[in-house]
Amino acid sequence: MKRMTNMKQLRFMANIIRQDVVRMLYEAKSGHSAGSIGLADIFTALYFNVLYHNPEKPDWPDRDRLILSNGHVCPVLYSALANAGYFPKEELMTLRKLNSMLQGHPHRGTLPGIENSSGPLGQGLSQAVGMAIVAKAERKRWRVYAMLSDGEHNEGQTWEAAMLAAKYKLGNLTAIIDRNNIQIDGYTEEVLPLEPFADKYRAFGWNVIDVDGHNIKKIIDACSESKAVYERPTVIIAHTIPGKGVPFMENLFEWHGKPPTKEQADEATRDLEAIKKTIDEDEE
Ligand SMILES: Cc1ncc(C[n+]2csc(CCOP(=O)(O)OP(=O)(O)O)c2C)c(N)n1
Ligand SMILES: [Mg+2]
Repeated sequence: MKRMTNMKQLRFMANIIRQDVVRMLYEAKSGHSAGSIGLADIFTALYFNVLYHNPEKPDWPDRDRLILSNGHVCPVLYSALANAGYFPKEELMTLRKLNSMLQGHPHRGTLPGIENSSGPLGQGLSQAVGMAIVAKAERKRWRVYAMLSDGEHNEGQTWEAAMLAAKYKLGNLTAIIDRNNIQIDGYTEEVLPLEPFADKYRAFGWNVIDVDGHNIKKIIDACSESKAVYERPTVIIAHTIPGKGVPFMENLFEWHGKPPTKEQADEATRDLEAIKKTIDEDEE
């Protein structure tokens, strides 16, 4: 797919994705708002710039693989895939409906562009490590990107996979963590503290990059940097604001698993439209 390199165009896309997510969750009357909306900039960077992929050939063998581990944020993935051309955008409004391709958690095989099924947290890094081991053994050029959440680092399996990735020197693996500081029922540092998070990954043998998860240029740069590290896996700790762009949702763990009401969806759309208007005026 042709890369989008214009930052304003990329920011417009992230805004469209946020608006899609708001409407999808309102239509479904259920789903996870905060994480999905907070990840719009990262998914825009990935699907419109970073990944080598072809929406017309979802099974192209040489494509990069994006493993989504925190499956509950799939509305942002679905919107990114639809906007990239994997399937018609009308499908987005069938989220969580019976017989829809867009299940509440991603199901590999029912929707083009989905590399793994997820929902049970803590498994995605293991899946990504397995794929990266195969790619390395077979000397393939494609890379594996693993999207993880901070909350799922409460699962020991994530750390087992982190150890294995270092053992096999998986330079073809880039993990991106949504460091949004919330999980289902509280703030991560209150439920089960993760800090010093970066030091832990360093101690596990990883290359660590901290990045502002809302700065699309910096996310793209961090992904490029990770490609230049051959002997270690890279983790990008992306600092995000859950619900970013919708002020009444921002930074509140209560929005982890709640959809907006009609009034709230309308307000969120107005907020996002206001941001969209400022993109053109901004200096790059
Ligand atoms: C193994 C497992 N345990 C519990 C859950 C229930 N659960 C769903 S989302 C979630 C919170 C995880 O935190 P995070 O992914 O950081 O949430 P977010 O930042 O998206 O709000 C939990 C505990 C699950 N899906 N899988
Ligand atoms: Mg979180």
